[in-house]
Amino acid sequence: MARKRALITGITGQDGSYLAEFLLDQGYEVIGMIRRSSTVNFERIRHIQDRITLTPGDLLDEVSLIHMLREHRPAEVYNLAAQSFVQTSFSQPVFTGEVTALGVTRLLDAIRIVDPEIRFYQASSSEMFGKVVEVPQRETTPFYPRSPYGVAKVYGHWITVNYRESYGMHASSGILFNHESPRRGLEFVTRKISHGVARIALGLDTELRLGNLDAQRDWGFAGDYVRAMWLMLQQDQPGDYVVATGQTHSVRRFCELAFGYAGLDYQKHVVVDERFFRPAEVDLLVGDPSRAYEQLGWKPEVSFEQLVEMMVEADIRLLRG
Ligand code: NAP
Ligand code: G4F
Repeated sequence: MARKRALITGITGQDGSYLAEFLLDQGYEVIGMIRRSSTVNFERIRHIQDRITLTPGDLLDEVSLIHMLREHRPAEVYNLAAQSFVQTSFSQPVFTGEVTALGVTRLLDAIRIVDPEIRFYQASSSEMFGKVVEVPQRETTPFYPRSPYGVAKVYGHWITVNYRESYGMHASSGILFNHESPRRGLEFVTRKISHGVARIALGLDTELRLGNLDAQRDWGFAGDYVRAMWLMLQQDQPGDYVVATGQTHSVRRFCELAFGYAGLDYQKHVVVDERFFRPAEVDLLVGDPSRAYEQLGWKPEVSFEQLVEMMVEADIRLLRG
C-alpha cells in the first residue's frame, strides 16, 4: 500500500522537526517546505534529513505554494511556518502580518486551487487570548490579542474557519499553548534560561538578563503537542482544539527550578532588564484542554518539572561538547 504523504511548512523549526519525526514513525512520507536562505539551517532536522524530502517554497509567495502542492500532492498539510517571536512582531508588525496572517490565506487558497480534499492543520496560538477574558481559556473564549503576532494569529485562525465553512475543506486549528524543548529557539524565555543556566554552571557567564519574571505560562513539551496536531487531521470532522497542560507557572518559577537543577540560586544570577519587557504583555495563560482530552484522546506525558530538567541537562551537554 502507498505510504500516506504529509507536507510540513516550518519543518526547520522546533515543532516541524518533532512533527516530522512523529509522522515518519507513523509510516508517512514526509515533505518539508524550506525557504531560501544564504546559510543552511537544518540543525533540527539533520538527523532525519535522509528520510525526508525538502522542497522550496515561501508563505510570502502563493505561486511557489501552488507549484509545491502540484508536484507533491500531499494528503495532509501542516502549516507551522510563521514569524513566531512575539517581541519581533512589535518591531516588524507588517512583515509578521504578511507571513503569519496572510501566509495562511495563501496556503489555504493554494490548497483550494490544487486539491481541496487535502486536510489542513493551522498552528494557532494561545497568544490569541492575550488579555484573557476568562480563566482557563477554552475554544469558546473570546480572543483579545496583545501583540501584532497575536493579531496575525487571530486572522490565521479565522481564515482557516472561513475556508472550512465556505469550501467544506477539512481545515482544523490547534490553539496550542506554549510548548518547549531542547530544540526551542534561544530567544524564547525557557531556552534562554536553560542555556543561561548551562553557561553559568560551566563558568562561561555569571548573569542572565531577563524581562518580566511574573509572566505566567502554561508550558508543555513540544514532542507531546505534535501528536495532537496529527490527531486533529485523523478525525472525521475538522475542528478547533485547545492543546495545553491546564497548569500555569511563572517565569520566576522556571528560573528557580532551572538554576536549582544545576545547584545554583537564581536570585544570585538573574538581572531584570527593561529591554526584555514588551509594550503590551500577556500576564497569564492557562488552557482548558478538555475537548482535546475527550475527543482526540490526547494527554501530555512530560510534566513541567521534567521539561525544565530535560532542557537544562540538554544545554549542559551541548555546551560541554
Ligand atoms: P519556530 O521554531 O520559530 O519555526 C518557525 C518556522 O517557520 C521555521 O521553520 C521558519 O523557517 C519558518 N518560516 C518563517 N517564515 C517563513 C516563510 N515566510 N515561509 C516559509 N517558512 C517560514 O516556531 P515553532 O515554535 O516551531 O512553532 C511552530 C508554529 O506554531 C508557528 O506557527 C508558531 O507561531 C506556532 N505556535 C507555537 C507555539 C510554541 O509554543 N512553540 C505555540 C503556539 C503556536 P526558517 O528556519 O527558515 O526561519
Ligand atoms: O518565551 P516567550 O518569548 O514566549 P511567548 O511570548 O509566550 O510566545 C510563545 O508562545 C506563544 C504561545 O502562547 C506562541 F504562539 C509564540 O509563537 C511563542 O512560541 O515569552 C514568554 C513570557 C512572556 O510573557 C515574556 O514577557 O516570558 C516573558 N519573558 C521574561 N523575560 C521573556 C523574557 N521572554 C523572552 N523571550 N525573553 C526574556 O528575556
